[in-house]
Amino acid sequence: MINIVFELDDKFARHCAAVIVSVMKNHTIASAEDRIHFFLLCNLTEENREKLLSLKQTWDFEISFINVDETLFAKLPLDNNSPTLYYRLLIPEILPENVEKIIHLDSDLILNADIKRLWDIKLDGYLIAAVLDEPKINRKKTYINAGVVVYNIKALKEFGFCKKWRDYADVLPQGVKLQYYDQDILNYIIDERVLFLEPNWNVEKYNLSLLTGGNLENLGTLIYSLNIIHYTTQSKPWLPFSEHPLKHLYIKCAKLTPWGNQAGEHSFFERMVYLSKLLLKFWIVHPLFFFKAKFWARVKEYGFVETII
Ligand SMILES: [Mn+2]
Repeated sequence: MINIVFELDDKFARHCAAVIVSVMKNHTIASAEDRIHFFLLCNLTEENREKLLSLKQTWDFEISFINVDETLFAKLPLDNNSPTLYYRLLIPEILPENVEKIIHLDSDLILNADIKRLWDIKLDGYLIAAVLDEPKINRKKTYINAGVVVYNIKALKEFGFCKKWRDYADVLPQGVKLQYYDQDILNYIIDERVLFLEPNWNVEKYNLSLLTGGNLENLGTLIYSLNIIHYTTQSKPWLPFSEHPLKHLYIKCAKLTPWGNQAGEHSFFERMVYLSKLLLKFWIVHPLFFFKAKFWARVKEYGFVETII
C-alpha cells in the first residue's frame, strides 16, 4: 500500500481533489502493493467529505479522514493564516500504528509522474526525504521545502519529533514571527539525516526556471521530466489572472473533480472583484505607490497584476 497524507480545510477541499485526480491519473496499479491510501487530516463539512468520496466512483483508492484538535497548536504563531498549516507536525503520531512511511503532499500541487517512483526511493536511516528550497538570508543552505516530503515515521518516532516541536513551541517568545511557519519548524527540528531528492519532485518557482533553462513558454518534451509541479507563488492556478506557465496541468485535473465544471474560468465580474481586493490590499501597504518610479518600472516589466500580487 502506498500511503499519502494531506492537510486541508474546507477552502482547499477542491484543490486537494485535483491533487488526488492527478495522482490517480498518473498511477498504474499492477499489484495490491500499488494501491493508494490517502489520509486527510481535516475537519471538513459533510458535503465536502461526500464530494471527495465520490472520486472513488472513478478511481480505485482508499481514503481516511482524520480529525485534528487545533488547540494543540495554541503556542505557535499564526498571524492571519489557517491553523491547518501546522497539522502536518502531527504526522508521526496521528496515523494508524501500521503506517511506517508516508508521502506528504500539499494541496497546491499537481502530479505529472507516477507517485510510485517517489514511493520506491529507499529511506534507509533517513528521517525524511525532500527537495531543497531557495537559500535566503537567515535560512540555512540545506533548507527544504515542506510541500513534498517523504516521512520515515518509524525513525521519526524514535527521534522524538513531536516532543521536539512541542519543546520548541514552549520556548518561542510571545509574538515571534516564523516566516514560513510549519516549514521553518520542520527545518529547525530536522537538521540531520535528510535525503535530498531530485528537484523535479517539487518543481516550484525557485527551481522551475533552473530546470527548464528559463524557457517557460515552450517546454516541449521537457515537461515530462517535471514530476511534481508545486504552485508556491501567490498566483495560484485557480485564481483569476494566474500566469503560472503550467497552470493548464492543474485545470485539466480540477475539471475531473466534483467542483470542476468551471475550473480555470472566471467571469468578468469575478475578475474585477478579485482585482479590486488585490488593489485595496496593496494600497494599504503602499499608499503612495503611484508616485514611485520603481513601481511603474515593475509594471512595465511584469504587468500590473503581477506587480501588485
Ligand atoms: Mn504549497
